[in-house]
Amino acid sequence: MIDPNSRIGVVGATGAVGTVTLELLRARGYTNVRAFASARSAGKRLGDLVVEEATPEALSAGDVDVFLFSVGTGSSLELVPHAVRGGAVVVDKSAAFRLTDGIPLVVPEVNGARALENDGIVANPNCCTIPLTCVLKPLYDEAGLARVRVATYQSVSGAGAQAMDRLASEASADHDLRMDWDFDGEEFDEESKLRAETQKIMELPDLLIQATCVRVPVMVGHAEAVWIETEQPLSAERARELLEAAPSVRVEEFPSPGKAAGGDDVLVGRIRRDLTVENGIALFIACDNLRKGAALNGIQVAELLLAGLPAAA
Ligand code: 2RA
Repeated sequence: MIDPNSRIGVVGATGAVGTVTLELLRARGYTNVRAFASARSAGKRLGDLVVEEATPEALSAGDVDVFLFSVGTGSSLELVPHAVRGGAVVVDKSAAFRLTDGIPLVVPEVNGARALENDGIVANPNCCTIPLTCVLKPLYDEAGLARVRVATYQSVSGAGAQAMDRLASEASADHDLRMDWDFDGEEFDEESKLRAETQKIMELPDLLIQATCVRVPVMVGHAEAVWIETEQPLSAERARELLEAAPSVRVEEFPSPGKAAGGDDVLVGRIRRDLTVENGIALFIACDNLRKGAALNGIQVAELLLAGLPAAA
């Protein structure tokens, strides 16, 4: 049983994910929550919370059990060690620590037990990796995985609050696809993250996985078209049964960002045979990238950690 008085700090509280994190913590009944952000937002009111500046001193003061960080990779690299030094466990939503050996990268429904194997930091995966692994896990357990191909349709909220403001003020005739990630000459880092994080979470370092990531002019909700090749034969009917029974997954004939937004489930549908390979399944996923793709997954990880911590004094 988790103590609702657990001391939780949300760092990056004014951003797109931080805002949803505070909303979800409130809805789950947490009463001892503090909001931290950069000097620019310090003093701002968020409901009944006043934003505190996320200084090394404030974060290392030793009066918080779990910090939920939703800041950029550079800020996480700088600030997370101070929070850990103060004795808190950090759930970090940036890419700073996701692929670091010894730091667990956790989706509770897939590898939740790994969260407790931490030295102060648990990393929260990318917003496309989380729903993908929730869907792959039950299929892998049944039939193994030989190969995964993914095309993403990622919403603008994944790029942050400023990008959301830009979309809101843009004329609809100007909407376009974007590819707004770092490009190494061959792949966007979003594509290589999706591969490496999926391999780490699934503990399948040799899993073949290829992604094409695209940003679409949708405010909230990431979607993914996925082609899965299993090692053993797996019918579409059996895949559907497995997904119907999978935690946090809801089978929905035609998933869309609009249907996923504001909800906690990973929606999966269009489950059918992939006729191009022998053991192939094609399906379509949609998920609220700010909730299960980020804030909610982080809170679920925090709850695994809190269940293993002594109750706050
Ligand atoms: C995106 N993966 O949607 C990111 C979210 N930070 O671009």
